[in-house]
Amino acid sequence: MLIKRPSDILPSEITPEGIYRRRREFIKAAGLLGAGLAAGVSGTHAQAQAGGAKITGFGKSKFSTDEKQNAYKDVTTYNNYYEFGTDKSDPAENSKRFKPRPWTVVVEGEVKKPRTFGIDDLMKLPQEQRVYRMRCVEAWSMVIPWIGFEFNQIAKLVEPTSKAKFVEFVTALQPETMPGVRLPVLDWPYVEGLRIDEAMNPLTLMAVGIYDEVLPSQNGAPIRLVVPWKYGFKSAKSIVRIRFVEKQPKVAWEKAASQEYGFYSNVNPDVDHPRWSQKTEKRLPSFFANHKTQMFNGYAEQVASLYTGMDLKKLY
Ligand SMILES: Nc1nc2c(c(=O)[nH]1)N[C@H]1C(S)=C(S)[C@@H](COP(=O)(O)O)O[C@H]1N2
Ligand SMILES: [Mo]
Repeated sequence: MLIKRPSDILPSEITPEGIYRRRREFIKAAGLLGAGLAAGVSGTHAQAQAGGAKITGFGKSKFSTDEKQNAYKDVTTYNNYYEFGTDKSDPAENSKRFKPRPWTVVVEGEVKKPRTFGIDDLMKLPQEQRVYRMRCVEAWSMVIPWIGFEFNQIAKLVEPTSKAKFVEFVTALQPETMPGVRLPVLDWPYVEGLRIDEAMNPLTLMAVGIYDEVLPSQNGAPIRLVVPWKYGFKSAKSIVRIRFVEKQPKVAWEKAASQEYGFYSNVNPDVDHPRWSQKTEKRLPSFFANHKTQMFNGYAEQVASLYTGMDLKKLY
């Protein structure tokens, strides 16, 4: 996502009313952010939060790509996690006070057995390493070795009813440790959602680690969604609540700018973002577009059948 800084916002820009107002609020709140960040940050430069605890005994997955993996440093210092600020280096710098443990995830809604899981219970589910291509809507990509378990494991434990058509993921809102939420950049807390068949697809992962260690805060500790055939913003970080619901949830970026970001958000080189092309991407750390973007980010074989008969230009 590209959020403009106040100095980049021209009065001549034509924007829908809601976005315009949001930008006005952004400008007003900007002074506040400066002050808040100064108080909250202990380090002086971007540093991976080497939370560091190792995860052992995970299996390898047949779903992994053998493309070259990004370096740990890329994955942990170039992040989108707006609750900690909108610059790529902000999440690593500003998440040091965030407390990812103890943690619980409430699972509720259209299920026969609603349940609250402690993070340690979830860590006991069989974990697997999945090396996935990840494509951000901003046209950059990385290859990341996640550790996690399929979302459908959670569904099996809570038993969705026949009314469960969508799954909503609500993420953490901790104003004391998240300096970015003082700005109305998004309608906090960040909420994402999937159609139930997308959520149940074996590619949909609940990640608890990267490489061989627990997730650093900037990557969505202690547990985040990973949906590799969709733009990165569908992969909600630091999940606290999962709701099985009947109606399609209103999700964060759709609420912020629905003409730019839809509910489905499937990676699709044939549907340009209104402000830029999606045909190519820069595979970090390259500065240049050095990869052709693939339909469903290269995962068409596993997921194309979910969208048979849908007009993906309209349902972007
Ligand atoms: N809660 C929350 N989750 C989020 C975001 C965010 O701002 N807040 N950003 C999204 C975007 S745009 C991307 S590209 C990915 C980035 O994940 P990574 O930093 O672990 O690669 O997280 C997604 N999940
Ligand atoms: Mo993204």
